[in-house]
Amino acid sequence: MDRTFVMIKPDGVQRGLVGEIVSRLESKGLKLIAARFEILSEKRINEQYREHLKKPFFPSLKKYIMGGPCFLMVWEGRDVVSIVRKVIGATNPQEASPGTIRGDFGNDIGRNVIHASDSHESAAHEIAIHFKPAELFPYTRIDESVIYEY
Ligand code: IDP
Ligand code: MG
Repeated sequence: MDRTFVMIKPDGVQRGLVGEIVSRLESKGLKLIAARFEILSEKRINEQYREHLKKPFFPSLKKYIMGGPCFLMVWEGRDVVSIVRKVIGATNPQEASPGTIRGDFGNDIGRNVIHASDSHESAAHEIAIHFKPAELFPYTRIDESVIYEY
């Protein structure tokens, strides 16, 4: 089983999309093993978005993410990193396909509702930034034997 970090951004929380988003990922067959509300500190935002520190949009991205509580999660499943990236859709909601979270709920690249790790390396890094090992709760889904062929 692989793991990925997923975060509903403040616009998603304020628009009441937490339940819908968790439901879509659960229905896909993925397993939620950690979740917490939090207003992220500047330090943790800098760590999570370290590849964007020098980008022109970074100051407004930081203000957006610090603007309210985020809903932080860890999800588990086979190939969960690439599966969740497909479920959330393209970074710019105007280019995200209908049926994806950003395609269905987003309009503006600066208010795109959700974050998810883009590789195994970034997933490991981002989970470690936001969660202690003791805050992760792996378990067996009762429907695992019908979700996966092997
Ligand atoms: P991702 O969230 O799909 O991985 P990244 O390119 O890693 O996309 O960008 C991180 C976040 O920075 C985006 O989700 C979005 O909130 C914000 N962002 C990226 N590019 C722009 C931009 O051109 N203008 C404003 N915000 C942007
Ligand atoms: Mg990214």
